[in-house]
Parts: sequence; C-alpha cells; structure tokens
Amino acid sequence: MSITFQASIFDDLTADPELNPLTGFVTRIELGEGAWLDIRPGWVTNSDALFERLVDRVSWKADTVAMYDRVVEVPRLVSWYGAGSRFPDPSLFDAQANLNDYYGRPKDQVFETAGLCFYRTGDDSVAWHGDRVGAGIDRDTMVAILSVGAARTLSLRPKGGGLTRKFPLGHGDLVVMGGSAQRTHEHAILKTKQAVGPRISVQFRPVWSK
Ligand SMILES: O=C(O)CCC(=O)C(=O)O
Repeated sequence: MSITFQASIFDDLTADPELNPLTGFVTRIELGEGAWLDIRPGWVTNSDALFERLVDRVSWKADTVAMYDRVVEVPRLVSWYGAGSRFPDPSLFDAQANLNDYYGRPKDQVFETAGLCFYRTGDDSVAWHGDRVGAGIDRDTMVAILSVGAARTLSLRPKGGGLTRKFPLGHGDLVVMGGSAQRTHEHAILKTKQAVGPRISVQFRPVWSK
C-alpha cells in the first residue's frame, strides 16, 4: 500500500522501534464511575519505522458494522490478530509483554489480542462506542492503545451524558482505558476537517473467559 506520511525529523527509518519505560511515566486520569485513563506520551521511539512497517505488512481490510438489516462500511481500515497469532512487527509482542508486566496480569485482563485500525485521512473515524470486551458485563477490563502516525483526538464521554473529554494522541503515545470505562463511558475518534495525515492505532485487549 502506498501512503504519504510526513516522517518526523528525529526518527531513523532503518532503526527498530524502541519502547520507553512505563513505570514512573504513566499519568492516571480518573473519569468517574470507576473508569480511568492512563496516558504515557512518547512510549515508543522510532515510531516512523513502526508506522511504515505496519502500512506495508498488515493486510488491511474495510471495516464494516451491522446496522439493522444492512452491513455498512466504517470509514477506516482494520486488521485483527488473535491470541497467540504472529503480530506484524516484533515490537508489538514487546509492547504487549511490557503492558502485561506493568499492569500485573489481573485475572481476565491479560492483554492477548491486537486490533489495528488505519485512519487514512481526517475523514476516517470511528463513532461513539464502548468496546464489546466487557461492555454490558459487570466486570472491569482494560484496552491499551498505541498510536502512531498523525495526531488524532480520542474523545471520551459518560454513557448517560455529560462532559466530553478530549485526549490528543500523538506519534508513539500510549493510552489505556480501564476500570469500568467500557461499560460506563463511550469513546470515539471523530472526523476532523483539519488536514491530518494517516494514523494507525494498535489496540491490545484481553480475551475473556466465560
Ligand atoms: O483508534 C483508536 O484509537 C480507537 C479505536 C477504537 O476505539 C476501536 O476500534 O474500538
């Protein structure tokens, strides 16, 4: 796939992506109702190389969603790697292992899968939703998102209505939504009229036992 990406002036495209420490660099934001968001800006360096590799190696597909009696296309490309499958870059295994070490592998909250989303322009987006891993079930879960490429904003709001909070996600940044966040809150990457470049998000999620 050919995509124009404005590489950062600091990154070396031939260098492997590198993970920076989590301990001491993660800021927790309490969202209310037992939901929280952790932010670790600049978790990955040499993110340009990771972005380029993911563009090339991932078999991107159009995302669809069932709407009443129709299946409609969601404006972004996706790819999914199940538990135990070979991730498209070794740095993603390291990322998952570091997350599991940092969060201590709580029961049913061990990161195992990787979902990848490709937002080609500001017209690509995902609407308000709570992730199905845990949505509607009375158990906490975590979803960790590594963002590479152009900065986009993660919007978050309580499900019953209330303040929308906006978190800009830059190249190499990590956010983790946890606690009740998928049950009590919704999140979205909304369209933007600003001229933004392409972005890839990697979401690490647990697999739930019944
Ligand atoms: O792209 C992102 O950072 C969020 C993706 C997301 O919320 C989802 O795919 O469920």
